[in-house]
Amino acid sequence: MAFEKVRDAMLATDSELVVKEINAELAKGADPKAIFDVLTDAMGEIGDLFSEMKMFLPEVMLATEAMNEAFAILGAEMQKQDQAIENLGTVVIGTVKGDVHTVGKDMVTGTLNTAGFKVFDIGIDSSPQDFVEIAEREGADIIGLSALMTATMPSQKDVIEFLESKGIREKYKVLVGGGVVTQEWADEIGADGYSKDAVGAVDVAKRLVGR
Ligand code: B12
Repeated sequence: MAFEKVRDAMLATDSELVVKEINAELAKGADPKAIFDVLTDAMGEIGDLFSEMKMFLPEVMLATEAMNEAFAILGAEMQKQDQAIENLGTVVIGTVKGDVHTVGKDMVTGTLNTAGFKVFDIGIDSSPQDFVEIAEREGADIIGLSALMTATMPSQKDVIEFLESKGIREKYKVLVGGGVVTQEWADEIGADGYSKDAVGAVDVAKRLVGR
């Protein structure tokens, strides 16, 4: 398996080792995006282990930290390789009302940033008012909504309805995602885009701004 040592270090939630193994792979000329994919899968595995109670919260938190450190290195490397980084547009992203899951949203923030979007991360448990206030203030092109639970998926719909009630729905492209979210749900609530992961989110966001 490619980058097995990176994966193992991530599953061991050892951020120092993760950083060391990533640097070793990059020194050999590895593609940072491919390493990122392996880390994303490892994070998914960690999520499953947590759900099965084979891993506990402190370890999940360590894994989150390791992921952030890894992303700082990989993001810088990806930026170095993508020569002319231009501003592709502005994104306001957050985890919706009632939901405190950060990891996936942080990863999407990272990939969009690296690709050349200006990203405003408004954090977790964000209300429709929070999203719209910042989007209006920053002149956003895209509003990104992360929801990890069945119970908080309707909060994505609330943001769209809030935009409609203010008569500004057409000003923004709404991009949705998060563990439980599907393309069908995105269609049902009238979102403009959906991606199942952080790397795919870049392609969808580019399409939404006509790039
Ligand atoms: C870590 C975790 C927590 C941590 C969160 C810590 C943190 N800082 O984020 C803590 C312990 C706090 C937590 C709490 C809870 N959790 Co929790 N949690 C998880 C867990 C294990 C991992 C989530 C994660 O980080 N995944 C890894 C990332 C990389 O994946 P991701 O978030 O899906 O993101 C990817 C894509 O979805 C996408 N994406 C994400 N956001 C966006 C946004 C856009 C715009 C786009 C385009 C794409 C995109 O890109 C990402 C990268 O590829 C999942 C189980 C799992 N297997 O996922 C449960 C899970 C999400 N939690 C769950 C539940 C129920 C809860 C609690 C209610 C638990 C409880 N009983 O107390 C609380 C709720 C708190 C709240 N109000 O939000 C359930 C939800 C079930 C459901 N279907 O509704 C899950 C699925 C566990 C389970 N199987 O039961 N949780």
